[in-house]
Amino acid sequence: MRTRVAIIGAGPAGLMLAHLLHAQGIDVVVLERQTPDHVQGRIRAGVLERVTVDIMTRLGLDDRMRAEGLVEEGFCLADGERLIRIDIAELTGQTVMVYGQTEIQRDLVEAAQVRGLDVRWQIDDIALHALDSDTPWLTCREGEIDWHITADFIIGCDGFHGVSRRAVPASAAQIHERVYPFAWLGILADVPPCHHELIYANHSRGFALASLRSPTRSRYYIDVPTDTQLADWPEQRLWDELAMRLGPTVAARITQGPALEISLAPLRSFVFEPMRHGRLLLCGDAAHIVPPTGAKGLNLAASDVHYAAQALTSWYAHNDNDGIAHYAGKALARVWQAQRFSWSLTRLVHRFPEDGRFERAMQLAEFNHIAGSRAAQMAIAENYVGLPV
Ligand code: RFL
Ligand code: PHB
Repeated sequence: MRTRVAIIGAGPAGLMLAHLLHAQGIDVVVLERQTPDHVQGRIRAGVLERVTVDIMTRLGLDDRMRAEGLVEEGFCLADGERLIRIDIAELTGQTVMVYGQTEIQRDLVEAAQVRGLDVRWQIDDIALHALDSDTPWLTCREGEIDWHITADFIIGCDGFHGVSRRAVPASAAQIHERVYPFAWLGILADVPPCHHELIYANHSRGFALASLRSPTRSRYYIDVPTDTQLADWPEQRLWDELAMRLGPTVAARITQGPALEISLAPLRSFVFEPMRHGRLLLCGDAAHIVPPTGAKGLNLAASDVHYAAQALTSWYAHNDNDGIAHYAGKALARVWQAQRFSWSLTRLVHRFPEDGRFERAMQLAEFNHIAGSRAAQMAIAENYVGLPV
């Protein structure tokens, strides 16, 4: 088989890129290991920056997002009983959109069928070859069929556990990594949210986040040690812990209900450099992971895809190699800014096991600074809505 662009992974990065290229008449094949239902079922991101909203709009896939998504004009930081509201709309003139990754995924998959994109599911044993040549190729298995696919470019959108990053020789790569001493335990339930805006809380018992998906669906998280098992947390224990960490005023507005999903996600900061090796470009979680505190993971995948689509479009339209040559530099500059923000917000709202009185005093001083300084609020707000692409 021959294609122009072979994309590995049909998560949000792979499908957004496939749609953007298809819209420019560039033929693509998307190869995904899982079934559509499996990818669709993963409860992940909830907060979209403008870059993600803009891509869905450019693709003409924004109808449901505009109808069902919630436009958020602010969010709260809580330190014990004190709530500090960051008015992102007033500070930056921008908003963020609450619209679940499951909904984005559904919109992208349904449109791929309607628009005739070549997306293949349940593809096994992908291996990448000749990335340094002008005709990279890959091998894989679709049921009983062994494929040999030659392409102009291979794009690794296969997430943190994918194969494409591993095809870059170790001698050409650098890894920057920090693993945090906790995981987020999340619960999704069909109950009205306790607040119309997100609340990130630092409590002496640990971190809590009150988030939402719609006026009738809530998403809450607490942090737990990394060796925690789901069995340690029956639903009622989680609801009780949330109430304690969010404090009595917020807790009084929490509606409890049966869990649609409960899951654990370990926290990690990770950057793989470079994001291009020859004719392989990496996008999204395949190249970087941020702790979820800043709500940046999906949005970084979207900005990578934006740069990659620009680069590939100008390569095919004008035979221009500049975009490809500068892809990694452009994408990484934005990745490092998001890493910095996600790391600093994680530091502010979590109690690290190694922290002593001094570190706690620094957190308090930081909350006091944010509460009293428009400049400090502005710095948080401009990062939360997303830096320009
Ligand atoms: P994905 O979504 O992991 O998709 C990768 C796809 O590649 C497939 N794959 C393979 N296919 C073929 N062959 C192989 N060998 C393959 N190996 C893997 C996988 O099956 C999968 O379908 O990566 P992508 O597209 O880069 O998207 C990244 C986002 O999913 C991720 O960054 C966000 O979910 C992170 N995230 C959040 N991001 C935000 O922007 N805002 C948020 O509010 C937010 N909250 C979160 C989050 C992630 C969380 N977890 C569970 C990690 C909250 C949580 C709890
Ligand atoms: C979510 O609703 O899942 C969510 C919201 C904000 C975050 C992380 C996750 O920072």
